[in-house]
Amino acid sequence: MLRTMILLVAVLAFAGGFMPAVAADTAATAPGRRVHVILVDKMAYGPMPTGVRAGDIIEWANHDILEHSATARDGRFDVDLKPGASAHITATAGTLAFFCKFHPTMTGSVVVK
Ligand SMILES: [Cu+2]
Repeated sequence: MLRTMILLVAVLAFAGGFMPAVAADTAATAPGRRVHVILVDKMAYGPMPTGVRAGDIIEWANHDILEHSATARDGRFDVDLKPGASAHITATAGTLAFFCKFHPTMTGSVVVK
């Protein structure tokens, strides 16, 4: 029971710490705009989201113990991701090719319509 409560508190603390970052961005809560989360873990970006439209939010959530980045090949964005941190951009149309500037073998690409 105590264990369950500790877990519940931990989950709530995580959600509480996480949600204001998204809620603070009014674009994320605007109707029709979706948030696409790319998990970053074990030196890799998770599955790339599909169906992304210009104006949607693309968020990287770093669950790794190392610092990473999501750095656009064409220079349109460069977000640093400390361990446990999240960061987001507003998607613009085109193919968003990105890599980690700390570990250049980490790459990803999202098509935005
Ligand atoms: Cu990295």
